[in-house]
This record gives sequence, C-alpha cells and structure tokens, in this order.
Amino acid sequence: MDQVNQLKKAVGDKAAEFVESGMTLGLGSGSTVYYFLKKLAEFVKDGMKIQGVPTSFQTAAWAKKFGIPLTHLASGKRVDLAVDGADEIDPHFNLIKGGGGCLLREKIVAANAKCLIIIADETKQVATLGKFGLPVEVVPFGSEIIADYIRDLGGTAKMRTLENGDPFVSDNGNYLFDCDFGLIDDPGQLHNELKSLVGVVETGLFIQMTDTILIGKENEVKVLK
Ligand code: ABF
Repeated sequence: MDQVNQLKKAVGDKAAEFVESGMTLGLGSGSTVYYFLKKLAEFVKDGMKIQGVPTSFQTAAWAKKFGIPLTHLASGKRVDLAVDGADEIDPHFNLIKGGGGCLLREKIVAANAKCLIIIADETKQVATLGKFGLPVEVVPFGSEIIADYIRDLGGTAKMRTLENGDPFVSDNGNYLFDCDFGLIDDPGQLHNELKSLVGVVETGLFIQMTDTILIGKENEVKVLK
C-alpha cells in the first residue's frame, strides 16, 4: 500500500473509533471514506448496531458489499455522526468538496448531522482554498447560461465531462461545473454569490459545517477540533 493510502487508511480507522452502537451515521464518499467503511464493517460483524445514510450510489454499493445496514434521512430525525472526505481544508475548517461529484447529498447529510468529522491525508490541508477547482452543481436546463453567470462572478466554469465527452451527471441528475476563482479569500461570500445564481443547486464550499478533522500524517493521526 503506498504512503497516501496508508494515511487514508489510518484516518479511516481512527474515524471508526468515534462510532457508537445505536448511531445513525452519514456515510460520506471518496477513497478515504472507503477505508472508514471497511473498518466500520468489522465493528458491525462484531455486533455493533448502526445504520448509515449513504451520500452516493458508490458509497451505497460499498456499504452493501461490506454488510453495513443502510437507511434514509427521515423527517424529525437527525444523523448522529457524519464521516466524510474533502478535497481541500483550510485553517478555519472550511472545505472544498465535490471532486468526486457527490457534493449535494454530502452537504444535505452534513447539514442534518449532529456532528461532522472530516477525514483526510495531510495533502488536503491548504492555507487558502481555491487551488483545487471548485465544483458547482447546476440543473441541466440552461446550464450553459448558468455557466455564463458563474463567469460573470470572475471565475472560469468548465463543464465536467465523461471520457466520451458526454456531460458528467450527478446522482441527482444534475451537471457539474469545475470553477477556478483562484485563491478564495472569502469562501463564505463566494458561496453565497454562487447560490444566488438561478439554476445553481449547490457549491462544493462547506463553510463552518465541520466539528472535527482527522489528518493522516506520516506517523500519527492529528485530531483537530
Ligand atoms: C468526497 O471525498 C468528496 O467531497 C471529495 O471530493 C472526496 C475526497 O476524495 P478522497 O477521499 O478520495 O481523496 O467526500
């Protein structure tokens, strides 16, 4: 296993230690969460009673493969603990997420959760968000003019496509634009400006939603609160 995957596994294993029997969990998406799910599956096999709300079709498939019971978000109920990955993490616990195209369900689950733990290897930590393209989920109808509105805010907007050139379609049937706004000095303001554009569903900026961050470093897992 290469070093980055060792770091991903270390934080995934550590995140499973925060899970208690009886919890309803938010199951994030991405390769780091994969290791969390594998460790969680061991606890389930040992009798831990939990159920998880998957944030993507991929996560649902992994959970089924590992024998992790699944459930849905329910009116009047909250997820006890959500565990998810990130593409960039700044010192203020603001994130860029959505590199895997799952940002909408991730943010819905994160917003519903009593506690959100982000797990990442140390390469995800940045001083200022923005080097990683900002994913923005938009409805397909009129998506090209929505891209124009995004560009009017000062960024680029590149439609995410599949290898065959077709538009990438999210689990929710929407399109994604990967946007470059350079380094983002005020991510909260940019998020609000993007969300005010007609046809924008959600952005990959997760502002002040995170309670704890687990960072995989060479010889340790740093717990940031
Ligand atoms: C997911 O985790 C996405 O929001 C983000 O793109 C991804 C990080 O990917 P990985 O854990 O594979 O580095 O939640």
